[in-house]
Amino acid sequence: MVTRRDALLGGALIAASPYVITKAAASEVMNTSDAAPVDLSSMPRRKHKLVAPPFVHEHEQVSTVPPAVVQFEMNIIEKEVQIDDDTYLQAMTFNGSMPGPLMVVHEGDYVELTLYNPPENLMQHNIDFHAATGALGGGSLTLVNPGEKTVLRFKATRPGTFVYHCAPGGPMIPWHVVSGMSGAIMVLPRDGLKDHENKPVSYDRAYYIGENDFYIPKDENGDYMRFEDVGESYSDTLEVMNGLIPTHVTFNGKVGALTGEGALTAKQGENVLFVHSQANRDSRPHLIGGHGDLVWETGKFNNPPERDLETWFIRGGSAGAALYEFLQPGVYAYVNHNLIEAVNLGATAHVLVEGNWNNDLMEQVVAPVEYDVAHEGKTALP
Ligand SMILES: [Cu+2]
Repeated sequence: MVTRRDALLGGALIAASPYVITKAAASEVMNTSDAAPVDLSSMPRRKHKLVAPPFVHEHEQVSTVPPAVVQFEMNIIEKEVQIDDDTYLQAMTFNGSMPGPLMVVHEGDYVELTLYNPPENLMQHNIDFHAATGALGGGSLTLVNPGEKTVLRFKATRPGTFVYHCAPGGPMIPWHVVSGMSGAIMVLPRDGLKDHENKPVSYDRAYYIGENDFYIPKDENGDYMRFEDVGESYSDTLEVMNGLIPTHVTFNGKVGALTGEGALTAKQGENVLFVHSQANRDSRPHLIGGHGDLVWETGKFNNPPERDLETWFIRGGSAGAALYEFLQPGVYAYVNHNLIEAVNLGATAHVLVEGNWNNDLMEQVVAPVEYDVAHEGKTALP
């Protein structure tokens, strides 16, 4: 009997199932076996366990150790995920989260990723690191079938925040990305971040906000459709994708993931680094009631940061970083300042800041009160 999985892996039903895995094109799989070996045996090795966003694994900001091979592991997980009260996505994920985890290394380190594609998955996957050099960012050296693993090592030669995403070839590329398969890596300068005057700056906490645009088909009643598995979702999803209008735009993979119980927290006086990625589509982060003190809009730390920004631009396929010292307590909304996307489609996070209100920066001089319409207010008009 041909199981559904056999079929998806290239068995008898390929012709009938447009979404099934097709053999990768030659240009998408690279043979590097003739290359001269590199001896890294004297390099120290370190292993970091990745954590789910918006959190970031422990790391040094200023490196106190020599360059090392920094090892990470990720599992690719295909699963149905609820992305809103009434909406489910057949998701494809790095390590079970959307976005995938933020990796942090220093310039000159080697990133060594072990990538597992568990046998229960249906699809081929790989990983394209925008921080890496050659082989389609590693994509053409990492294509794994269900049940396979691969190990990729690349040298982190450029400091900055960079997207990684799945790119298994052809129309699978955008589909896997808008099904959740993206994340980011932060390559810090060995001596840490520098401000606009090249003076050292540091952060008290870092959050990683991954923005996703989702394209969920509706049925004839106008309800969002649910699917048996990721493969079955392909053709209807493709139709919505090709219209280029997302049905959902989320932070952390779900409407409301970073509000309420999931809200980010900070204390007055803390410097918070927000790393923001969007692997597919432009975004414009804005912190309502706050600013970007120092913003690496393109995320690349060799360029001086911009100062005092109200809104910054994240180009689709990139990750940026913004540093802000919270000066007032209260609730801040961190949004995509396309406000339709923020409010109606989901791209809103909250930051709850503890502290003491500073009336010098802002004071409510008169609380809202009724006024004498006969005598007041006319003076405002020209
Ligand atoms: Cu994939």
